[in-house]
Amino acid sequence: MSSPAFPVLPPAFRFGAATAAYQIEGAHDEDGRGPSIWDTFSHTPGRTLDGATGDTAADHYHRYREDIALLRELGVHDYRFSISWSRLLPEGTGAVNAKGLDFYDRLLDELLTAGIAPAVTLYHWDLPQALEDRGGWRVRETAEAFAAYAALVAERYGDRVRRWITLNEPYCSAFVGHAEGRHAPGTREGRGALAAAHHLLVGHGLAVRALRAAGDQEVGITLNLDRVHAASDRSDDLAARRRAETLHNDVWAEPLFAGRYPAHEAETWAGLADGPWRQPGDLAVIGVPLDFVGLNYYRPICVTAAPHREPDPEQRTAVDIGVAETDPYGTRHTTMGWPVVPSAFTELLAQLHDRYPRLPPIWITENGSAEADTVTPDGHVHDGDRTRYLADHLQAVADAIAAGVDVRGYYVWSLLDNFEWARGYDQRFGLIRVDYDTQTRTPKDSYHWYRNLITAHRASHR
Ligand code: IFM
Repeated sequence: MSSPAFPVLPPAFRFGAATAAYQIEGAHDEDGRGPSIWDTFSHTPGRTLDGATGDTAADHYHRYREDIALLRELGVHDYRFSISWSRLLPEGTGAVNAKGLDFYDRLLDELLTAGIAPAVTLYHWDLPQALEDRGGWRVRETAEAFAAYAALVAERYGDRVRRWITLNEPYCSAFVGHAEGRHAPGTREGRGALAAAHHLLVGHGLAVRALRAAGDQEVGITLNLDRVHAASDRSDDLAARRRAETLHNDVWAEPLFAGRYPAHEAETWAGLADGPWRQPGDLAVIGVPLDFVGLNYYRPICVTAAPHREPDPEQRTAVDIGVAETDPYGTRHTTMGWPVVPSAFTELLAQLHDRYPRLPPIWITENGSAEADTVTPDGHVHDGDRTRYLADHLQAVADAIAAGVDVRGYYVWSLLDNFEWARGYDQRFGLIRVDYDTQTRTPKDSYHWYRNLITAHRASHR
């Protein structure tokens, strides 16, 4: 198969790759790290595919030098990774673990020596278990603890990190974690999920202040906003789309970029949304202007109206909004079962641009595909479908930029194959294959394509 052509992006556009602590680090109980909700969840029988855990993952804690050498060879401008909160603060607050701080010192120094700029996420779903035991994101104290953690990190690493991401995909933390129960902490709550969503946003706003107090930092948040289509123009399907947009998008984007709570929240949650967790002044904390917004995009969703599984609003989980997903796209699917629809990416970017005049510049902080990779007898991974996915989605970004959307950079998810949460090690998103028996790294064809793209981009704008 011939290689896809390189999309043309603006001269200052930056390319990167992304990972997250629990998905790659391993060393779960080493050098004083405390447990997180993902240690507890993955060690609970039946929660993850084949009982997979992040105990070892891609062993990045011990192999970070090798991984950064691969990043340098790839030629990226930026590397997005996350810090494990419980590696620094094993109890979530209080005593600091010096060996944990040292690890990220070593990682940052190695990156800077390689000429790669770090983009650091503070929270990629791994809440210290000690904080979960005290109420987790359902309580405001966790938002305050998050701000204290942000202050610690900014103080220690602020001399080497310019770009900070407070939260990764709070939608998943709040609703996949506390309503669907497919992610840690694995509960099925209604009010708890909505309280968690709110406290995540308050924690974000408090953390922005803490990070900025430490110096001249660029601070943003990463959201997985969705392009939502309606299955038909029928009024019930259009209302279903409004509820789905409320759940997936408006909960986050309205307070962050428009200073208000979602317009359709009452009809989405039958009055549950406006709970006692909201306090006067919270919207001002949440809506602090940001330097950028990170966007993670994989696929669109299409919805149709459906009966509530549980008619009593008090008993419903926060994701039971009377909506079912359909799949009218007629395209191929990745091994995650997600339809591949690059045009929806352009639509989403344009929609955000049109809807929010105060939207800061956008960074694509994740995009990529899980594929059924195989290793050929001579040791290669010919992942043409992934390369095509990346090329088509980068072209979708280029199309949005041409239409006037301010997108500054693009990070592939993911640098390495890794622990795909409840899906364990079955799903491979990496540009680099990881053999989990030997921890051998093998760059796939998509890695070489991405490296050539970056090389061509740098050369044409020298
Ligand atoms: O692996 C995840 C990542 O942690 C968050 N965004 C989506 C990815 C693929 O599911």
